[in-house]
Amino acid sequence: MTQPRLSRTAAALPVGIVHLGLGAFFRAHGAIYIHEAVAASGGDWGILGVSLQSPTMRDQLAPQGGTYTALELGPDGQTPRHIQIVQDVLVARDDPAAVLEAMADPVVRIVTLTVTEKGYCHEPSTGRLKADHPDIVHDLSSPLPRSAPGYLVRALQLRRQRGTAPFTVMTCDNLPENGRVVRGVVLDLARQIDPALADWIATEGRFPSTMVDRIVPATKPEDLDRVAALTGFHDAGPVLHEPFRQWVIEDDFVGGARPDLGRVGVQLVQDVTQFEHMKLRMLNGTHSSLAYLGYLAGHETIADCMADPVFDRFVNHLWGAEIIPALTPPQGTSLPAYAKQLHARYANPAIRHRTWQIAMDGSQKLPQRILGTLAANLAANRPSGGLMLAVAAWMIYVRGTDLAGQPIEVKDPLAAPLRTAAIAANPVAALLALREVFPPDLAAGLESSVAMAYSSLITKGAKGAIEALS
Ligand code: CS2
Repeated sequence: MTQPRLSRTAAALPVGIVHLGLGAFFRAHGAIYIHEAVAASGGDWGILGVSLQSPTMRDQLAPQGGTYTALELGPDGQTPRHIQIVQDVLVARDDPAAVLEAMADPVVRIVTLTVTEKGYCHEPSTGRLKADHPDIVHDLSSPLPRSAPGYLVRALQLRRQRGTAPFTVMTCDNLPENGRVVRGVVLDLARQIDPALADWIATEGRFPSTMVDRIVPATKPEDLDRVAALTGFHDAGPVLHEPFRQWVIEDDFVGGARPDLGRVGVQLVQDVTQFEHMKLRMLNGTHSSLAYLGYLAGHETIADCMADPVFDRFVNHLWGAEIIPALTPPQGTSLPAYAKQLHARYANPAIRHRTWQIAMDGSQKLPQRILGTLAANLAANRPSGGLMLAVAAWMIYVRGTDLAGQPIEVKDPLAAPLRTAAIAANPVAALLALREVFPPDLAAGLESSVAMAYSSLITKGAKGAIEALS
């Protein structure tokens, strides 16, 4: 049976937000909160989605008038919902001027972003703009940009020229102090284009940091059939997500203009730092650890890892002995209770979140997820054998062959230099020498322990090395 194509039933809503990097995560998280805030309190907060490169999202959503299905997958059942907050999708590569015009429109008061860690064109170890990044080099001399920082700066430049207030820039990527990172790259780039523009952005612009959380595995082709069977509609771009969600935002918007997010459970705070550290180190840090070690142990998903008692013990050990001792809890939060909740989320068998998906872009993820904890533990003389093993597993992973010699498809913006270092005579030293990832002091402190972890993995395998920890 062929179902009719999903289409828009709600009236169009005027656009108030442009989102750069429209993908599954934002559609399953921020967009749903905004949809609910508008339903509860009103406001012209329709979303115009932008894909920087690929036309896929536009091709999936435009024929559906921006509507898509969000399928919630709980341990005991699934609930589909149609979300109609996205009004249209533009592809920046096809028409950069149209994207800039949309961002410069005074009706737009917020630009949100999910462009992944690498999309900020910054150096993960320092947070500064990479001036030699090819897209940044291009964006310095061309008014039609390629990079996310380029779009932000050029659109803000147009607004300034036209006497329009800046939009609030709200990043929803998993970076520590993500608002400060995006502010830093925007100001670095703007200063090289026009120092007066940089000054205007620094005074008038707002860049709230945010902590975003919801597990959203990539949608697979067979999920389309499942959604069609459940809803009776063919949807070319559904998203799948777990029931849990959390969004903590610094309440710092240009002119105070934002949807009524507090009404729908978003936590609006003054400083998000401790929430970010908690989430990046406890969730993303263990996610990445399970991704590399789990992949090497032959586990396809996080739920498969959790069904293996060795990995179950391991992740509890990481939280209790290595990560929590290095954290300051956000006020009113119990870190052991947070860990318990994460454990249940990871074990949700309905979420097939692939270790390979999480292993992607490790060079951009390791610093904020794992290396910060390692640095704190080294300074406090606390042992961190489990996280050392995770770093060593990443070092094996990025050479592109697993422990049995089978090829691995490594996706990482630094894949080529990582591979060269990973197959050097002393791979641990060669990888620790990569300054994009490891600051020099930390590299020196890690060398002997990571080398031991690396040889343990080679001789005992991933599970054997984990078991040998205790
Ligand atoms: C994951 C995250 O793919 C990854 O790297 O660790 O996408 C994770 O699922 C989200 O941050 C959860 O909020």
